[in-house]
Amino acid sequence: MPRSSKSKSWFPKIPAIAYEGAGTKNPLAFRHYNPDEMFDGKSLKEHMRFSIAYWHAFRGVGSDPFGPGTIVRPWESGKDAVSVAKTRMDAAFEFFAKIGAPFWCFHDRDIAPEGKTLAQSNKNLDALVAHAKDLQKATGVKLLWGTANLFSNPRFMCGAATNPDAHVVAYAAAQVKKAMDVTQELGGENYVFWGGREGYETLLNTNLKREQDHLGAFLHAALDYAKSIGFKGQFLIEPKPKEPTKHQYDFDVASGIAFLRTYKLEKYFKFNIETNHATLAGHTFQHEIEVAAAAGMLGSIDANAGDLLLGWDTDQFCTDHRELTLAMVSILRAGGLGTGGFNFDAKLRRPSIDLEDLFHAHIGGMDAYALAFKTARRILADGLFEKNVADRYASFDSGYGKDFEKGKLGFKELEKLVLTQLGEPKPQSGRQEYLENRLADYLTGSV
Ligand code: XUL
Ligand code: CO
Repeated sequence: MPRSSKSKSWFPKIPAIAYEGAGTKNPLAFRHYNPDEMFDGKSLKEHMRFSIAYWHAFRGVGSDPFGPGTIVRPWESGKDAVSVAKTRMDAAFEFFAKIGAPFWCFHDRDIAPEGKTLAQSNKNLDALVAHAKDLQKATGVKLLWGTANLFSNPRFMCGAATNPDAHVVAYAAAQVKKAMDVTQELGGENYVFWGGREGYETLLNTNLKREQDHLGAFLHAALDYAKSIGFKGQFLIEPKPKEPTKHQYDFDVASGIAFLRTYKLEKYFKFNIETNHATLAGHTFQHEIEVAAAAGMLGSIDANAGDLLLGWDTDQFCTDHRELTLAMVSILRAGGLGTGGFNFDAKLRRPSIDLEDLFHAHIGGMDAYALAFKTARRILADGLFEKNVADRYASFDSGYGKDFEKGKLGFKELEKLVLTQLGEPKPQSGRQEYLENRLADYLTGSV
């Protein structure tokens, strides 16, 4: 156990969360997530690679634009900001161990207080990274990814890598350099770039082309630095269409791919797809996963959910079996997430102020993903949908359809075919309602 938790538990009334199966009445138990259950020679724990987001779980206080925080934690006291941060981290690792999450994720400023100067901030960070290293060792919890907070401090109000002031860009570079150092120090398996305030509010004061060029140059410099320190983790872009800026440059996966290809970065990046970012972009979660998978760029998942009626990033825990099953079908079909995982970038609702709420939230999220994983495996094993899709495109498997796919037939040849042989195509049903009913069979467990 972590050093300080030998003497003190921050969650004395809450036991380590165990799998008790679907029939249990115990709210502090897993119904579907049995970490030791084996699938294809790998435990469910290894398949899911669940991760806790430090910023929500341990820095979130329930504040919103209309009022301050509501959530008060017992560990938030101490003689100075660094010692409070250490105690908070003890509580965090006790939570990771009790919920059974094998990974965590953080922004530099989540774990250590920002100082008056960059040198002071780096010093604070070093102190907390040393502490995290001890706690990782004691609990076996690993770092899924690290990142830099380039959006909270007022210096970043007009962006970081895309700031109109070169001084701010330099500061952002220095901060990312350090964040990459500490991610490597803690064995981070990925490094994430979410666009923060990389975007704009009005073109009256913005040179869009120049800002995008700067973002390209910044990411190249990050790659060069990673190479120079021997960082082997995967680089991930996390798209989001809006919020905080009106127009974020990494709008969605498709625009992210176009950006990466434009700046010759596509070989070095994959995507960290967040459910609520997908829906804010007007896409389904599954759509974003499929677009990334089609490009061989599916990296990791920020697991959460938005609200159908609200147009902002509500970052709720997702318990929607249908949405997650469809997402898991696409993820499993793509061969999984590799070094990625499912990171709960999700926060408690403002009135959810009890310590137990933090457990209920993550138990629900983990169970929902585990159930979706199992349902998706049944769907893929049966192959009903796969077969339907294959049949739908069967005309491209041979003959002129195959020749067209191979680029062997041009417009003239295709015209000749229609005029001389094919005539009018015979309409074929898309069978959507039939397929939705079959999906319902899987979701309700009736097949
Ligand atoms: C913001 C968001 C971030 C990233 C990491 O919407 O999702 O927390 O995941 O910077
Ligand atoms: Co996120």
